[in-house]
Amino acid sequence: MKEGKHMTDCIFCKIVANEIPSFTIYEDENIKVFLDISQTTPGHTLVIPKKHVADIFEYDQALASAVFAKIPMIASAIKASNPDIQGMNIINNNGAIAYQSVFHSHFHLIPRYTTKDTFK
Ligand code: DGP
Repeated sequence: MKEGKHMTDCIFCKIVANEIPSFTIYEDENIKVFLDISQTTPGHTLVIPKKHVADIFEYDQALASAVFAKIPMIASAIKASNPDIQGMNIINNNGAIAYQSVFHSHFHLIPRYTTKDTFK
């Protein structure tokens, strides 16, 4: 299913609708930002559009602007939350072939620390 405001079979649409819980750190009319259930490093965060788009290939320019423009602010806020964060990986997987497992577009913000923060 690729159409519809609320995708009943999409876990991230259910998070947007607060039908299942999430540790949300920011949201506005266009995006929701919450901790990944699988913390690659502490603070591993997902940025998603509230509108269901499966992947990067489904964005229009307005949605791209609303989502992408916020990522530097969110990344900076996460970095500012802990002086041990020295950098960050920002990862966006598109398609099963590219290791996407949840087919509601999302950006991983993965803080990198001075100390050992092994990638899983
Ligand atoms: P990807 O492989 O790029 O599609 O990443 C999907 C991520 O979504 C993965 O790191 C785990 C996360 N995830 C899956 N289900 C849930 C959930 O119910 N809650 C939260 N917070 N994260 C989830």
